[in-house]
This record gives sequence, structure tokens and C-alpha cells, in this order.
Amino acid sequence: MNTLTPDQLTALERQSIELPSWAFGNSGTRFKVYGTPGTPRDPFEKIADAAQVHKHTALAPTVALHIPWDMSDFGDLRKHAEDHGVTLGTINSNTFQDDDYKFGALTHEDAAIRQKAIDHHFECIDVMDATGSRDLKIWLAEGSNYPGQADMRGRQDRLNDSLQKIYARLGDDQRMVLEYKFFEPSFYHTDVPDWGTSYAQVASLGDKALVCLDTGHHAPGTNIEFIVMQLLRLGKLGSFDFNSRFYADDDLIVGAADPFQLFRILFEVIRGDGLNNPDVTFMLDQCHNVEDKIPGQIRSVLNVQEMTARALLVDRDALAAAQRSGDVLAANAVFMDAFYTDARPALAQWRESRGLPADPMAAYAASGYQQKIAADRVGGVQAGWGA
Ligand code: PSV
Ligand code: MN
Ligand code: MN
Repeated sequence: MNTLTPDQLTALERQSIELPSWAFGNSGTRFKVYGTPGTPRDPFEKIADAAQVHKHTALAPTVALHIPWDMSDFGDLRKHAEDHGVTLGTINSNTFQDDDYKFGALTHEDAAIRQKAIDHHFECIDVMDATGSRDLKIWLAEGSNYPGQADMRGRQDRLNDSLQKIYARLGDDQRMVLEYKFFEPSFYHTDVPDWGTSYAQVASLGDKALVCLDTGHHAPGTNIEFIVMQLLRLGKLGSFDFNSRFYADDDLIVGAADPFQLFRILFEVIRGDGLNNPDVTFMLDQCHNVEDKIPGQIRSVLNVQEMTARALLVDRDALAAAQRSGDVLAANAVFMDAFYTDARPALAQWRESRGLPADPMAAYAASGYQQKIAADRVGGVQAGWGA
């Protein structure tokens, strides 16, 4: 049961998980952001750190950027990434740190402010042209705090109008993914709070607009795997932002809070042909507030790999037979057998057979890289959430 077949190993070998540049900068809460020795001071150092994750795992060949946090000479940054064995991935826009956007950006009542936000997205598309990135990811911090404060319907119309304009600027091979989040920073209503709203908006734009599902952006108890199933069924799941949550948008290490939920999500990904599907980007969206960032990212991609292996182990023929015959307990047992199978020894052996470290966490710790960046990166301003 815990032996992975050659087909399953091929599926695992092809798995790739995009890393967010911001995971390598400092982050925290509104109470305190702790600095960490060796934290990158610029996008070039973030890319160098991300490349360490790929080096030890062969799982993370691309890095997502956030604009304007990662503003650079993108020709140089692209070359720097390639020299480090990775490429630049999704471009994330930012309309949440400008005073003009206090009452909305793409939804704002004032056409001039809406245009400013649209122009920012045009600039992001220019960046995509320079980096060779395919996807523009839009997460909007827009909404209201009090009933009556905002015309929710008018905002939905203006959002659609703004998105149409951004969509029209995309190149033939470029896409837009619209991320939803049920609350925060607004507490009463959010303009893109759920998958249904994101779906309704992107469906009206065209084939190059899809939904981004961030696992941390749902109310407690939400059946996220159902949403994954439905979006894949509709051909509208463009990307994942993986992380885990205990309470709200915690952005903790994926698989840390609820490994069984991650397993269930990955089972639906496999069931819906979303694994190794170039149309579905697997990304992390995490922050490492108290743990070291590079090993935090290594742990994260390994968690995804381990749960993917377990989800691949589900005996789908036996499951389908039990489902067809209405054998509730047998169906559940097939599912749980795979979940309870520890794939780690098989994965360690397989990694070694491919010239990778059996234990990437230990290999990174032994490499001396963490000590080297702590010693080398003195002076300058450490990158962090918002810079
Ligand atoms: C804010 O909630 C957020 O975590 C969204 O999930 C975005 O993907 C991310 O920030 C980066 O903009
Ligand atoms: Mn996200
Ligand atoms: Mn988030």
C-alpha cells in the first residue's frame, strides 16, 4: 500500500509549487514584526533564498513577485533568477497600501481613483512582459465596515468595469486570477468575499480570467475541497494560494493546522485532473513570523508533496466500487487508509535515487547557508511585508 507506483512517482516528479517572494521578508502582526538575521534586503536576495528551497527539494522552480515591493530592473532580475536555477512566476498587484484606496480601488466611487488602480494593473502587465510571467494575481482589500456605508451593488458593477479594462490589456498568453477572501481588512462586507463572486466576475470576462483559491480565506468549517471540485469541474480554477489557518488569515505553513484537509483538497485536485495541469498554479502564500523563512518554505513544499503522495495512494477503483454499491463504511475506509499511510520513507528513498537529499530540512541545516546570509547581509533595510 505504501509503495508508490512508477506512474505515481512520475506525477510527483512533475509537481511544482511556486514560492512567494514575500515569504522571505520579515512579517508579523500589527503587534510586532521581528527582524531575523540574514533577511533579504532586496528582490535579488529573496530570489537567491527561494532558489535554496528548489535546490534541496526540486519542488519549487518558480517565484512569485509582488509589485511594487519587488520593483527592480526586471531584465536583470530575470537573469539573476535563471542563474540561480529558477524563473519568475505570478505577478501580484497591490492596491492596499495607498491612502487613495481607503474607500476602494477598482470599486471606488471616484473614476480618477479607479483609473489609478487600473493603471497599476497595467504596470503589472508591463512587468509580466519583462519577466515572462503568465499570471496576474489580483487580491482586493475592498469593502466596508458598517451596514449602509457603501452601495454594494454599485461597487460590484464598477469592479466589473475595471476588471474588463485590465483584462483587455492582457496578452494572448497571459491570464488574470481573481482571489477571494471572506473578510479583512473590511469587516462588514468585502467586494470579492467568496468563490461564487470571483467566479461570476471572471466568467463575465473570458477564458483568460480564472479564480484563485487561497486556502486560508474561508470561514471555519467551510468544505474547501468541494469548492476545489466545483472550480475544476467548471474549468475556472486558475491557482491555489496554499497556507494554513487556525483562526483567520493566519498564513501559517500549509498542512500545519489540518493535514487531513490538505489531503482532501489534493484528492479532489487529482480527481479533477488538476495535478500537473499547467492551467492550475500551485502557489504558497505564507509568512514566517517566528521561524526561519527558508526552512519554513522547505517544510511547506514537503508537506504538499507528502499529502499529494498520500492522495495518490487512494485506491480509486475500490473507492468508486464502494461508492456505487452504497457501502458507506468501505468507501470511507479506502479514503482513510490512504490518509493514514506514511509516505515519508518512500519519498526519502525516491529523493535519494534522484540525487536529492533524503531529508531536505537536514540538508539545508547542514549547508551553512543560513549562517552565511546572517554573516553577509549586514546593513541595509530588511525586506518585509509592505516593502
Ligand atoms: C492578504 O490576505 C493576502 O494574504 C492575500 O492572500 C494575497 O494573496 C496576499 O496577501 C498577497 O497580496
Ligand atoms: Mn493569498
Ligand atoms: Mn491572505
